[in-house]
Amino acid sequence: MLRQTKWTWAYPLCSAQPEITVGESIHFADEQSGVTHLLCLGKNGTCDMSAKGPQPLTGQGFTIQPGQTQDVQFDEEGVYVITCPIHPSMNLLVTVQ
Ligand SMILES: [Cu+2]
Repeated sequence: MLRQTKWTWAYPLCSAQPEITVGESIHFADEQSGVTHLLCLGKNGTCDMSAKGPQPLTGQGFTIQPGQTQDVQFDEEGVYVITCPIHPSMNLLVTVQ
């Protein structure tokens, strides 16, 4: 069974740089600000429609409402940048190795 490491990315904690192992997950949650986020692969608020990565984060990504959480598992090595078009300063750099 794969070990799951929980990383919480909560606005305004915008610029975390978690390092995880292949098969681990990022736990997306925002228990503080009470605002909606849209999370996708991309940078500075722009989704990169051609970026490859975990399915929930590709394309337009996914919405996370206040009180919701979502775990996203990373199954391939690489460096992934995740951003929020609603809050372009939110850039999460995830290293998977
Ligand atoms: Cu946001």
